[in-house]
Amino acid sequence: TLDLDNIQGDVLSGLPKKTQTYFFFQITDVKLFRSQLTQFVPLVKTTAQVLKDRKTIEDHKKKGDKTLIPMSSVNIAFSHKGFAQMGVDDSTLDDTDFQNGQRADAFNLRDNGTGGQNDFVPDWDPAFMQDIHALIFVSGDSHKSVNKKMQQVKDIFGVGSTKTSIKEVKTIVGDVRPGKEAGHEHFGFLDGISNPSVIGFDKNPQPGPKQIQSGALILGHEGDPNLSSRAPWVVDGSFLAFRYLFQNVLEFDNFLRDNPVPLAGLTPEEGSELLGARLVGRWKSGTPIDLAPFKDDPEISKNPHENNDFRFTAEGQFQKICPFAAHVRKTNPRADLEDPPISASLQKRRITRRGVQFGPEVTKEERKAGKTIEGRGLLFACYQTSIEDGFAFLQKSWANEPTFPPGAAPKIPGLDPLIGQGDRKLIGTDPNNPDVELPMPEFVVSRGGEYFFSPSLKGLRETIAM
Ligand code: N7H
Repeated sequence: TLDLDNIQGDVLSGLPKKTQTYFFFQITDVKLFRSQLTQFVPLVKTTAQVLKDRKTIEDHKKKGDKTLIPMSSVNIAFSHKGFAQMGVDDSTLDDTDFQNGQRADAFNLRDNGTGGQNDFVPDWDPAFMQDIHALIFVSGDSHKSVNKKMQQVKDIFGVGSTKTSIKEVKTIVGDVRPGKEAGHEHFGFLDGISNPSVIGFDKNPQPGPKQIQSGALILGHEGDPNLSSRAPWVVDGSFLAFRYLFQNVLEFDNFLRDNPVPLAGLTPEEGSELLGARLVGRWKSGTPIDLAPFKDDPEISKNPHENNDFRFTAEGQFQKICPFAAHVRKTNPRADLEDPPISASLQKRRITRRGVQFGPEVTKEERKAGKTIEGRGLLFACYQTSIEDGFAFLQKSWANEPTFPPGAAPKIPGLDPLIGQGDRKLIGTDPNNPDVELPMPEFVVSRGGEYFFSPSLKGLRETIAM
């Protein structure tokens, strides 16, 4: 069974949020930090508390009250450099990508930059070129609630006073988009629909991908690939991969406009909309194209019994319905790997995503210029029991790998059109001429990130704080 009082709230349930502040920092005075941490730990929101918060929000909504309840939640995670700085032995975390850190992985992730394997300098925000020891993030209903909580946290660590133990590296504020765009990322697509359903936690799973064992997400449980060797303090923790991803929204829109799918009966606008849906694998409404191939049916996205119930096995498949390279097919290939001839379990490749948008809405000036001027995108964050098997594998071996999924052979599907890095082209966008190759500019640009570990409450209290 899962100890919901011991697992940080973001991992299994996601902290409720309209806005979220990420505070990346270095630990400058280890002794002081570890003692101040004892005051901080009681603030950390657990899974049990998040479930309670969610019920409060639900009840409030049921009463027809549209105002938001003032609420905030804090979680914390450490990088390997952070554990090393504190002298905490994290060897049983046993994950090469985590140990090396994301900056050392940037070349393999194919982020932009200069130099080769051994002298690579990624083109990242300067903050992420520095060592980051830890991340504290605060979510809430409003900037007011979040800032208040953030100030409480900073006071504990003495930020701004002479008795501080930490040094800020970067603060990033993310916000759910306004009005009807709430829940949609900056390209306009509804996000957060398909996250793995966890055995023993999600009691009423909706039809969709197979449920995963809790150990695919939480260390020290059935399904954890290193179950037998974990030190007790890492049990109930989870790895958190963070990526600072900028989105070129105007360029994405221009690309759709210039390359409408030439399907008979569609206006150019409808052809452009279809191209967008075929790049993602879902319409902007969230409806999977596997269930509504050539025309959106927004009702499907609203129905949780339907909106994730597809496997890329619809009749006439082989790219007619959904390109092999479509973002949701590349990152969760479902039947492409689960069914014969491959028949693999996808369990260790499932990640739980918790992102939030950052940056302003597209401005009038940008619309007029037809190009991106302001920085905006996704603060991508996902949990898994292994960075190597999870996020890093999906990015390197699936999204960036033109031959994936292998069932497409001898055809070469190409790159994930959103996040694929390398020789950016794909096939399959035109249902009637699926071999036509479409080269693409870069729509998503990585400007940094780090690999973290989100410890349990017990791990924080008994091993890290002192
Ligand atoms: Fe993706 N997007 O808005 O187009 N993603 N993603 N992602 N993504 C998904 O099913 C998006 C990124 C996954 O189970 C949806 O919830 C954007 C990275 C996975 O069917 C949409 C960015 C990685 C899934 C987007 C981005 C992933 C998924 C459909 C970057 C991992 C679930 C909504 C700016 C390496 C697949 C949904 C499944 C879904 C978008 C990044 C992975 C709309 C804009 C870096 C596993």
